[in-house]
Amino acid sequence: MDNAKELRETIAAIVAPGKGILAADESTPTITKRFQAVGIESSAESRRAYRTLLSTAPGAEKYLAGVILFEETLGQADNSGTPLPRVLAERGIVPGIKVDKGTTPIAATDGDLITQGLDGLAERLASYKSQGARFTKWREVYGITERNPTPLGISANAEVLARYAAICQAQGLVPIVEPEVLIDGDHTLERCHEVSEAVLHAVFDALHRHRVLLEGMILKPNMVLPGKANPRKAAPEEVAQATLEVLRRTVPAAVPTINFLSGGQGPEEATANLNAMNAMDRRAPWVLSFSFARALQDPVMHAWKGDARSVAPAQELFVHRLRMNSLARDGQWSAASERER
Ligand code: 5MM
Repeated sequence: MDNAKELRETIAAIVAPGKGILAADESTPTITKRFQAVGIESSAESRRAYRTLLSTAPGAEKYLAGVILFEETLGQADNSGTPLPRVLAERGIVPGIKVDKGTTPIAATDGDLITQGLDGLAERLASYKSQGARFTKWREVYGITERNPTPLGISANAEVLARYAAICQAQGLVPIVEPEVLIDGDHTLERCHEVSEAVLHAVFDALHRHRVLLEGMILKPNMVLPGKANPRKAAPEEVAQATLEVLRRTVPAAVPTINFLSGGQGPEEATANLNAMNAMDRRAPWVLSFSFARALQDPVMHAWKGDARSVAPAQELFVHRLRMNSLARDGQWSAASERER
């Protein structure tokens, strides 16, 4: 592939020891919902101030390999007027960009969704790259019910993810491929295992057919968990065992890194589950790291609340969460680590 060298250079930065990815790519409706939950008004300025807080947190560069931005943020600047992608790049943090345009129902599937945004994608990518983005992200979502996801939903979503990944690689941008099996519902861990395995199997079949360079991509999957409304909770070792089993069955060893989404887990829960995977399988063929949004940002947003006087304590909480997940990435985290400040 023509762009293999460029893709491998970006991957080398992303897999740096002890580091992971921050997902700060909430679309405007999503960040507005998150802000409203803690009483912050959502405006272009409050979103800029918040994403500046994240991008400039002192010490974050030790644990952050990359940040996924939303299109609006790619064009915003910090308080001194420096574009945020440049602020990140100057700190050795690779800027990335969410390029999907959200979901819509698939007809005749009784509830499955598919993600839009392939039309004109190559042209948008050229513009994002000129603004500093070096990697991209696209999410497909799969809700679990007795009937969903359907075989049609699984194959259609896989096809779209593979087309997206191939278009990005042709532009020299590393694609994050994010198939998210949702935590919503009362399903069992076993059902999530079954669905996640079918989804990842279809995704990697499609990536192969579309000639996506596996060494030049990042996988961002869900962890295998029981549904949020299921009263039976799973211990980190159970989550780790089930997730690793699914990944070993479906993800080729050529994929350099798997950066999990947090998907509605609490901050410590996501850290504990990531840690259990790395503690359990020190010889996994891929890096097992993080690309969390809520599990990194929830405490930060609560501490900041839109108040300029709270920027420093909010940044400290952010760096603490990053450090905890950096330990988990190496299987070195414990509940006691949370108290070491
Ligand atoms: C699953 O969502 C992604 C990871 O976030 P969590 O760790 O909180 O699960 C996240 O990157 C998501 O794709 C973005 O927030 C964009 O979401 P929307 O809904 O705005 O497309």
